[in-house]
Amino acid sequence: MGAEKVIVLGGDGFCGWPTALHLSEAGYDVTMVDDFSRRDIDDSTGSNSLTPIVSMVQRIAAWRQVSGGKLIDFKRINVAGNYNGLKDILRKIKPAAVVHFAKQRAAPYSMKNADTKRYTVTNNVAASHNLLCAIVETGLTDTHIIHLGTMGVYGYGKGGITIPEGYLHAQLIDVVTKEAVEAEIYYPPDPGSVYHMTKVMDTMMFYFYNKNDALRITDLHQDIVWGAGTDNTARHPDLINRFDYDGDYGTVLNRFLIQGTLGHPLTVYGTGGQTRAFIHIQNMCECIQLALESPPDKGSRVRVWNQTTEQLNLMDLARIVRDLTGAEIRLYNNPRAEAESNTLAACMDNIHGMGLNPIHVTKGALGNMGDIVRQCAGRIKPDKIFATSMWRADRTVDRKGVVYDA
Ligand code: USQ
Repeated sequence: MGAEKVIVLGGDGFCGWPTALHLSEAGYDVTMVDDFSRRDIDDSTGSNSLTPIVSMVQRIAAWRQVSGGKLIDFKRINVAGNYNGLKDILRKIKPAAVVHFAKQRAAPYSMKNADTKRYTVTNNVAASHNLLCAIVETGLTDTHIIHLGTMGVYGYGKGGITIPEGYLHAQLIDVVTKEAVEAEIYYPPDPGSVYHMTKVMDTMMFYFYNKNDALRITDLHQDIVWGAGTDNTARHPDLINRFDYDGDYGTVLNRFLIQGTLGHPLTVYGTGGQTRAFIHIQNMCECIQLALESPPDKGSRVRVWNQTTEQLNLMDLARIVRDLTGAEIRLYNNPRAEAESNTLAACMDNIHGMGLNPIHVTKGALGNMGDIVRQCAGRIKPDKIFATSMWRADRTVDRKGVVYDA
């Protein structure tokens, strides 16, 4: 039997590309699917990746060159809009697993205006539902669907309890016997953006298709990914991963590091009181492989993992980057509708019970990213650094901030 076949939906993206390389290096027969919408969004917003990304043809050729001839196949289709194209690919490849990244994944972009809100919902929900429907219609119901979900479905309102892996243990009172019964219920969702809302909608679709058609689904509740690349993306200049710094797509730790390295003030929103979960992009790829190599049993409920290695306070992160780079910290009007502060403790037993070796946020790890930032600094468009997508009409764009030196 040849190498196990895996399809990576969204294979051109920030997470999809390094994952495709990681699984190919691990010996899987990988086919990537993408519609290049992420590149199109850069064109339409006038932003760009800090790092220069080459064409998919050049990326695949570079991988073949450095990997001893490993071939990654690529199909250009829009999963949300081309159902028959998706079905044909599934029928042809009959994959053991589909890793699903094919989403508009930025909360700020999803809140920019009515068009981006509607695009995010239409694209993200239709992509997930097309995949579920196509798996059933093609009869490939043993295929393991590994979905990149988000810890953001739980919300970051206040904190107070350890967030479980998808299911909350509850005691319910039986209406007839009036006795307490133990149960596990879905953790009550509390999405903080239209993007996060679409991930909650995914949860319900996964629940139904698992119940109705016994689909095998792992929903990885991943958090903020940081890092400029992985072992594999470093093997050739053309394999370099995209690295977002702009106010819509740049994630907070990558943004702080890029800002600090360039001498731009660190853009802390509100009070910096938010606490978030983080994972390095190399660990992210390793977790996908862990999930792939331990598929859920047929008939078992949707498996949920919290895919995080640590939870950190944003002001603490800003201080680490300030100490590393000498940058100034500034507090900016918060473009988001979020609590002043929150605590966060996430159960992460699954991935840590499987031997993952966490890459923690340290000055050393952050420092290693500095070289790439300095090499590509000339590509930065300074005005794109600021947050311009507001959660509400009462929020205002702030390009100045107030110095914070505590
Ligand atoms: N923030 C700042 N300054 C910045 C950027 C962000 O203070 O310059 C704050 C935001 O207010 C927010 C926090 O940092 O409180 C995180 O923002 P983010 O843009 O880094 O992350 P988020 O919007 O949550 O989304 C990212 C990914 C998304 C993924 C999610 C995981 O874009 O695809 O699902 O992280 S999670 O955070 O668990 O929802």
